[in-house]
Amino acid sequence: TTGYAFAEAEPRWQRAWAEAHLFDVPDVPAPGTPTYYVLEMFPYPSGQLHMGHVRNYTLGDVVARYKRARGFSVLHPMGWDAFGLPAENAARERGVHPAEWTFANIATMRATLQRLGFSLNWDREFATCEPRYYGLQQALFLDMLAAGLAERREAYVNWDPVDHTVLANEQVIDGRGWRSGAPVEKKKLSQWFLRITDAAESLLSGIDTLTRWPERVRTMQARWIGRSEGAKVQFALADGSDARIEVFTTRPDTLFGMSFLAIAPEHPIAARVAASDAKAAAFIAECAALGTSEAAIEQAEKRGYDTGLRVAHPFIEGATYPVWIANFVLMEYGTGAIFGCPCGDQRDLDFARKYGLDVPVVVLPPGEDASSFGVGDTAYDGDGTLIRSGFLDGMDFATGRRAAIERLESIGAGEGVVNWRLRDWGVSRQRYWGCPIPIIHCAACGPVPVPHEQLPVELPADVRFDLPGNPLDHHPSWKHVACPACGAAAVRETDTFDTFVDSSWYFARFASPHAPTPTDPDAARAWLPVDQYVGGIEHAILHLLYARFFTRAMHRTGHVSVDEPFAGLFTQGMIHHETYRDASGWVAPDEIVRTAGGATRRDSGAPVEIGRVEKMSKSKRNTIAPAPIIERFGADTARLFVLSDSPPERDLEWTEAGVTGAARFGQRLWRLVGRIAEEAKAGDTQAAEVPESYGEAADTLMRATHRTIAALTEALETFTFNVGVARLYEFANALAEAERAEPTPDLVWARREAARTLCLLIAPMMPHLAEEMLSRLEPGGALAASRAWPEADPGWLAARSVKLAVQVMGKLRGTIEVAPDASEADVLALAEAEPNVARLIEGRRVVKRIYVPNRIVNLVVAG
Ligand code: ANZ
Ligand code: ZN
Repeated sequence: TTGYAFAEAEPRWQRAWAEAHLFDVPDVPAPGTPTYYVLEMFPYPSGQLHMGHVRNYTLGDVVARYKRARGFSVLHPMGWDAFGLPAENAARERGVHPAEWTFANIATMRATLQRLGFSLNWDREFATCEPRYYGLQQALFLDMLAAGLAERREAYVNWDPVDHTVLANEQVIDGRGWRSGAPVEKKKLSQWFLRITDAAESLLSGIDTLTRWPERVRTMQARWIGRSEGAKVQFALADGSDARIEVFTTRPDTLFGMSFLAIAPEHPIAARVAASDAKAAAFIAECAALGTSEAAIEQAEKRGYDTGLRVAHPFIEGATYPVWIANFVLMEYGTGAIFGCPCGDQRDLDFARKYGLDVPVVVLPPGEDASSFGVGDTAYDGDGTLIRSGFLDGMDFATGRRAAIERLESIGAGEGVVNWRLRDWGVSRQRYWGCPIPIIHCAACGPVPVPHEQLPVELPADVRFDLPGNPLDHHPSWKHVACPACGAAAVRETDTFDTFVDSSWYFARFASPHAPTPTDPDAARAWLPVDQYVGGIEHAILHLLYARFFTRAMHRTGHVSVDEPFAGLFTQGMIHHETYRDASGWVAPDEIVRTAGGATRRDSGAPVEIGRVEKMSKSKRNTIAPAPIIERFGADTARLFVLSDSPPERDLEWTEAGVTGAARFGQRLWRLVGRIAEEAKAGDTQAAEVPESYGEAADTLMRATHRTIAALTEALETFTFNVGVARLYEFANALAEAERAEPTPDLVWARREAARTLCLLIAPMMPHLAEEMLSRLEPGGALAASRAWPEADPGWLAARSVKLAVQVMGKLRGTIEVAPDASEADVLALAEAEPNVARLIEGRRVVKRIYVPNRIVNLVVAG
């Protein structure tokens, strides 16, 4: 046999699905329609689909196809997160326009997605770089601005003085711009902010409602929002002026352990000192070179500069402490100033040890003795008993904190506050390939929103990438416009939005992608929230948080009617592969040949070292491109493999053996079902009727069929798709087993029933093969993709037993129930123990025992 010709069959079935419009749904479904919205994180069109995408979209497609079979109207759209820096880099490096680069990549990746046979609503496709999408995003922004959810203010950014651009924290490497290599400066710029901090409380409490999200993601979100309870404390400068420095602390209970006060390099007092102290100014400049990222600051060595100023303690009469400028104090957190308590905080301790500052010990860990306990190089940040702390002596952390706050409030030196780690979201980027911020700056009127009827503000196509800075800025005419308010000459905002804005509402747009407004509220009401979102854990924080914020903002401005965008979230694991290297560096999988003991280069035969199994990445050259795999093995094989070897949330190792195994399984199913189809054709009439009773082989197969339905239903409901695949392998074995028995009409019927069921059960995973097999079984029948999910009959799931007649000397004396595979000895023992039988044979010798399996036991007794 030639086997299953997937290359011909797969596109044929894709056409059949498209022609039947199986995956189309209306924006506003008829009332009462059960709806289900499945969404995978939409791809960035980087060039080629990678295996991570294949896994992501296959997981989502299994859910979508399964839910459709369960009777839901399923929204399963696809689009492109199409703005971003790589397109601009391509323009600079290769002279290709970002739009051209992006749309060419989209075409390539769309072709691969379509080749994989996903059940997508392609008529809803859009790219975020299309004016019809980003123009509506501009409208959303203006609504948010009117609602007080957006504002313009100054903020520190990482500034690359050579490229004349703002850098994201990730683009600052060791204090230098990632492209220019120039030392980065901290620079204050006017920026647009979305006021996500206004929603901090709601974003935090909303996490409790996200019961179908991974616990890990919920924790990460909560940490990122970072609610901390503490106090603001004012320290009076001991220079006779009435100036004060305010600090934020979560540990006001440790105020007696103070050793110094430290301020951020950008703190106004630091600037005041630097005005007359050149050394202070130099230190501040050094700190600025570190960049603004928390991680960079966290890792850097703790350094400081003693300003010579001193502050008074709020509780200790007459005591004063030095004021330092310290590189580990962030201007953007709390108040930009701290009181240093070395015994309770490791950074403070490192700092105190380095500069020879006092280390007063005020917290006694449980079980320690006050006279002997000391602090070496490790601070103690746990709970304990306060000592050497005046009125706080003897108290624990919570009591001490309450008492300290009460005292601070009564003497007017501070108050209890809640502080959030979450910062407002700065959305301004000095880039071309993004959504223009729809604002016009007028000398007389200030920033003026672009009137709605002038939206979209479209990107000009004719821009130059050979000059440093933002191409929008040096475009000769684009930015020069009349002020919409007063008509005077004005300039457009040339900043564009952070691309995270684009992905913060695309899921809502998919519900009504052709509406003239950002959403059609009825469509949004029908489809939102997304029932099942599937994507990578790398988006656990920012993307998901921004989308949650945007949904709240869109609710407030009347665009949607929910607060949470994603009711269910599934985060899939990564795909790994062996790595290979030789003297020249990393070697790609398709450049090697595996040998018995190792691997060699395909071209030269030279040995190659097999390295660790690691996450597929360009840098290690251990990626496998999906397109050639689909070409060689078919879409269904690729789909089955990414589903089969690991639980979806775990990492999956891509192996050649695994893929060929999946391919063999597909061929095996095709042959199995093919034989059944032939047999059914030959014996049409005898297999058409439901049998009145089933012989053993048929009974066994019927039970396997219904057990498999139950198991697959459970696996698909619980995202344990790999378990589902394992059950399908078992089911295939059961079908093969049934071929060995005598083909009685009941068995022929049961085999056909099993084969038909198999087609429906594998349809979410291997949809093309399912269609191909089902069409052989039932020529001219309905598409598998349009059929209902099979139901497991409880009757076939119950533990099986067989009734046996028990005769004594040929006369029926009782019946017993036994398992069909019970051993003869067990059956005979049960028969002799049957009460009526036992009474009759008592005291007599059983000379002969006749057992006809599934039928009868006859006992012959002597005397
Ligand atoms: C005194 C103290 C004593 C502190 C002690 C800790 C332990 P979270 O929980 O993250 O809110 N802090 C405050 N503002 C800061 C800033 N701008 N830059 C760097 N550090 C800052 O942490 C709050 C704690 O971090 C505050 O409590 C403060 O140090 C420090 F035994 O104050 B603590
Ligand atoms: Zn004006």
